[in-house]
Amino acid sequence: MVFVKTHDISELNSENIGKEVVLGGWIEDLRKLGKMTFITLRDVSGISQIIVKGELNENLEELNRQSVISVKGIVQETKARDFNFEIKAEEIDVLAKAIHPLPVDPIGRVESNIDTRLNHRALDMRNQKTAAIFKLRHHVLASLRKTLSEKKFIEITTPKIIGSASEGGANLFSLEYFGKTAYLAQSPQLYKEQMTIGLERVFEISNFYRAEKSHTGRHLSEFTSVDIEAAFMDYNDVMDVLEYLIMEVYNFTSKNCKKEQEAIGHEIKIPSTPFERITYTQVINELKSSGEKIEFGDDLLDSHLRIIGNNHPGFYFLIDWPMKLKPFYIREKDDDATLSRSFDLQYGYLELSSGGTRLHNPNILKSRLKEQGLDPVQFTDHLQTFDWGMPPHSGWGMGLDRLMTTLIGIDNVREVVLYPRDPERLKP
Ligand code: AMO
Repeated sequence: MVFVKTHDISELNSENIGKEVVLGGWIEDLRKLGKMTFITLRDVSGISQIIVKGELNENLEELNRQSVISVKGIVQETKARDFNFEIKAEEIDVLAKAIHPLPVDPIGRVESNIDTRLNHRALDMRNQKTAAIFKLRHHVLASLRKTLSEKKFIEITTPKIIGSASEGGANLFSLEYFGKTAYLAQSPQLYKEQMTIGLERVFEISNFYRAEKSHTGRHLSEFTSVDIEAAFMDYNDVMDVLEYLIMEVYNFTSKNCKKEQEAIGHEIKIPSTPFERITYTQVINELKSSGEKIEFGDDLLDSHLRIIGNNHPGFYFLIDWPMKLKPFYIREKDDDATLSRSFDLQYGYLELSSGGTRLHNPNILKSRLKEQGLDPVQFTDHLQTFDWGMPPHSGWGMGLDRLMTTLIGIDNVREVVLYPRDPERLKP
């Protein structure tokens, strides 16, 4: 017999007392006391106590924790401290048995290291802390989509299999594509810019791929990027959008995800606004006064960002980078052509996002490609769209996985990604 679930556990209330319900879930705990068995049943929404008496106990022999059952029974009041109600079982259906011992303990009584948990991720999802992280991620995505839609951004999905590099650079995965070489997209950069021609404001939330041999808590070979591109906006405007979006995520999750914060053991704190906007030139001066040997035009190393991050904890924009440090599509400033209309959004030392105002003049774009050692022929499809009336536009890309780490106060993106991919990890 297979019963149809009548309630999620969290839906039970005092009105159900004395009534018959059918619950389904997995056994978190199972204790035999004489002729009675106490089961702690968990489903995605919560836990309940099931009391099993008499013959029904035979059903439970050789049943291990984490096995899946459905229970038909009567809701009654309970003396147990941890529960509001309990269910007196009338029928129990064993739907799937779990082996013993399991490779990780989902209750967390026995701690497992992150690699062991990732090797058994589906089972790790029965750990309430892990499940809470992914429930929170769901709410973050929902908040981002809601806010961007309200701001009249249209969601697009660009191809992930592409014929030439979108950003330039060497960190591309290549693959054989019907006798040709194709690549996995590093970002939606060129497509999202092109879409401003007809849709003006677009966004995409998708996975992108970087063949970076980095072994840090913030780099993955496959990461989720939140990208926007907006016609008739300047880099200051898209920084405002980014700040607003992040504040909405923090406000929404802080207010509506109390259970998740409790399970994770971290209280979401609302950042103060406005986020500071610090110029690259200011940062160089700060580093020089900390005794660092650095000159205008040098890229900021991790060690530099650690110093700046200490000086500016929390969110801040790092703006007006030298042109030579920025990709070919970034536009220069009018009053100083060595500086760009660009920014990174930082959280302490951690880079969360980068973006800027784009070049929209095709001739300048072509010469910039050449200056950066890229071949304009490789960008023919992209460049032709600039002859069709390309509006001025700006945008940014933000690492969702990194944003999640700031929200829950951890420093390893692998905790917030279902099945992370890095140079060592390709399975499961
Ligand atoms: P950028 O290369 O700076 O910019 O990437 C944007 C953001 O994406 C995240 N990110 C990563 N997260 C995890 N693992 C990685 N390997 C990884 N690489 C990048 C970071 C980073 O800040 N096209 C531009 C954006 C734009 O101008 O619109 C771009 O891709 O959080």
